[in-house]
Amino acid sequence: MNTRTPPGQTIVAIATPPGAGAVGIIRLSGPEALAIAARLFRPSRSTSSTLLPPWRLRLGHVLDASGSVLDEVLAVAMPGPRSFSGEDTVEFHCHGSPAVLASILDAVVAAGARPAGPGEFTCRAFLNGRLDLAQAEAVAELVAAPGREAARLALSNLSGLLSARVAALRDRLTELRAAICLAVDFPEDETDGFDRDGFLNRLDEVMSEIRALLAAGERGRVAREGARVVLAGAVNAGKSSLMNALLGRERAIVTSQPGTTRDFIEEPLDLGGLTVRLVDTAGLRETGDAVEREGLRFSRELMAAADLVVLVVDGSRPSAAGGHDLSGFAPERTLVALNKADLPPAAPDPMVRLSALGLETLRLSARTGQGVDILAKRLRERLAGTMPQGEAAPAPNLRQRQALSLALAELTALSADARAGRPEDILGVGLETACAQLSTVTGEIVSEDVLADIFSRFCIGK
Ligand SMILES: Nc1nc2c(ncn2[C@@H]2O[C@H](COP(=O)(O)OP(=O)(O)OP(=O)(O)O)[C@@H](O)[C@H]2O)c(=O)[nH]1
Ligand SMILES: [Mg+2]
Repeated sequence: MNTRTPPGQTIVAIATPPGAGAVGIIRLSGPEALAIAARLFRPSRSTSSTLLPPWRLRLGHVLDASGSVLDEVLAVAMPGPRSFSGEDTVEFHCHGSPAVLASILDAVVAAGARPAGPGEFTCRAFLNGRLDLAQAEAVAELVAAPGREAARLALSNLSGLLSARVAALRDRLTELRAAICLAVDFPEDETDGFDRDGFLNRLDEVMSEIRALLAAGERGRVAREGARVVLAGAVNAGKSSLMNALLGRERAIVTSQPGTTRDFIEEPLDLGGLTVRLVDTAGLRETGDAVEREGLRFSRELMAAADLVVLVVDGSRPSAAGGHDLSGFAPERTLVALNKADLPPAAPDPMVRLSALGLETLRLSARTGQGVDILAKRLRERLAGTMPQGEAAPAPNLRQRQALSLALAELTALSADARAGRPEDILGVGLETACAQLSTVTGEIVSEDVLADIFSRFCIGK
């Protein structure tokens, strides 16, 4: 998309999702927004001298150029710069009929506006200084949030928490830069000479703050993208049955034949606001079958990449827990589902060996559903521990983490240089580079390409 829209262009889009709904919103932004709206809108009662008094909803009709009524609407004008985009903005709140919305969109375009590209309203908000880049990205993240936790994080970034933290770090680097400049310009000034130890200490503080932000970002990934929970275990243990029980519908094929699942199946599962990606895998066993072997390779890779592995064990089979090597299942990343609790337990009870290994083990029955709710609750609790806690931990996204990592790498090199006694002016250059990296997070410095890439991922009308 064109991120540098020539001034003078007024854009329009349907801001609500496609399809029928109670209300559909047409949004106009740009210098002509009010004039175009005036051409199309007829208020039901003309109580005010202005057609669209600012920030007041007015009932009326939208007409096309020939004067035929397209819909009865509520219209609101939001003059710039106090609007989302920072420009004059008008919204028509129409009946949510795709046909009506399409005809109003056509009428607005005929009256002089241009259809908006993806994210163009937010891009204008950024270019007009209403939002910085991290906040603009948070708008898209909020819209796309898969669950409440992801929405909470996006909202905290939208409020500017991350931007403020990054700006504070940049300020501290700027102060260090000033101290260096002073030392370079007035080397003979003994009293205000360059305090190398003090410099290194302050640099260390900034670096550990960046590391903390990076760690919070990694935890934020779980909330944003959904933690990956992998159901693993021996063939016939009941992994697919448990997948269906957790989802509350028959998604995976279940049979009494060992080796039923050959490919993996991934489905989103909402655990009380926390969205996870639940993955059913091919059961673990030695096999000569090439397809099954390939499935097993997937299983192992999925287990390695999982945020949490649910090891499904058939509690009614004597050899169940002893059937495979449990050394790969670290207690902090594993929850054992001792399945088939509706059948008489095997002797000796597999629970004993599993608990002795320090593995949290829950008895349940995927067939009757007994204990499945407790598993869901524990999954949520265990995964919540891997996520950012409280408002004080803003979670940078992938792009922002890359910028932070580059800044950290620069500062690491700089710190080594300072320790090695390199001259101050060289240190100054490194500080400038790190500052520039931090500036790309909030977008003070950012290339057209990066902007275009970010906003192209938005929806139209946002
Ligand atoms: N009695 C009882 N049977 C169960 C339970 N869970 C699963 N089963 C049965 O165990 C058999 C295997 O179940 P699946 O869910 O297909 O097992 P799986 O682990 O996905 O097996 P593979 O895909 O072959 O690795 C089926 O006959 C299920 O009906 C349970 O809680 N109780
Ligand atoms: Mg299966």
